[in-house]
Amino acid sequence: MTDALPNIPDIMVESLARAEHLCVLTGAGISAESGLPTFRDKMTGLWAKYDPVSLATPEAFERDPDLVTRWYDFRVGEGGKHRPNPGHHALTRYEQWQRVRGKRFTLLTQNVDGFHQDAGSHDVVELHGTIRTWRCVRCGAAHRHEGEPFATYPPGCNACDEGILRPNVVWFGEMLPELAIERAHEAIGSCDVFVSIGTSGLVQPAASFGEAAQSRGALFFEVNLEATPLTAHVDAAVHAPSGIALPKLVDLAIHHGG
Ligand code: BJW
Repeated sequence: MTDALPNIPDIMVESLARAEHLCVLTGAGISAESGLPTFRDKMTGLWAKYDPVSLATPEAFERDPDLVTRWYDFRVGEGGKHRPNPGHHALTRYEQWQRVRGKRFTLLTQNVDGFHQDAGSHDVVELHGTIRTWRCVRCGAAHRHEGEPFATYPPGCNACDEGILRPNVVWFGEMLPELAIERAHEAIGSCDVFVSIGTSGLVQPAASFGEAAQSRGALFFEVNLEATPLTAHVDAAVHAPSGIALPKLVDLAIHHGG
């Protein structure tokens, strides 16, 4: 990783400065500089022999609910030890600027860590749910879970006293929350600029959002540490850490937009 300031293409600066409705899609990469591993990173320590993609499935939870709930509870604990980084804060700043100008901003995230909200972003659309709430697989009761780890695994439901809890996230093969999908489709159909940030562009349906917006006339940009399958389709890209690129991009756009 380099700390040198990346070159930001003029078209990205000018587009963010003029956007009537900016829609961004974030992925695990935006939280990497906060200290949270991405999905494609190799896990370490106790979790080194597991593959995150294979733990994030209903089949894994059915086979071994103890293991899967321990892993998610470990991630709740890790989230509590880390903080949003300058990339999250830059998006909050841009959102506030848009609001003051009477323009729109939609933040779609695939992340379940809640860091955009911690950074002060409003109205975050959580496409893949959140690890900060868990739900009973039997009675559906929702439980806020942010502090101490559970006492037992899998955790039990104290609403019905019979079911076990799972994190309120979307696993492979599961449907995304209906309201999140509706809001994403509305934003994709109405934005004039779409920026994909820190996502590998491998997981559907989110991976198709940028091109869908582009096919409706929006400009499509990428901010990522490296090239992804989306890079071939974007109008411009910055390949640098988002914690460095986003503050610079937002500063330049706000300065340019006056
Ligand atoms: C940095 C950086 C730095 C690092 N700065 N960048 C169409 C075709 C084929 C398959 C499907 C399809 N439609 C649906 C499917 C099936 C499936 C799917 O997509 N499969 C693919 C593997 C092909 N999708 C689903 O099942 C979805 N459901 C659905 O569509 O329902 C209807 C349906 C079902 C079945 C069949 C058809 C339709 C649900 C997807 C749910 C994904 N859930 C997870 C787990 C969430 C809970 C948890 O966190 O544990 O979501 S999986 C995981 O991947 C997680 C992430 O949100 C998601 C995306 O990952 P992300 O964010 O892109 O992270 P990484 O790690 O992949 O990439 C990090 C990136 O950051 C890299 O590019 C780095 O370079 C970059 N980076 N440091 C900037 N500092």
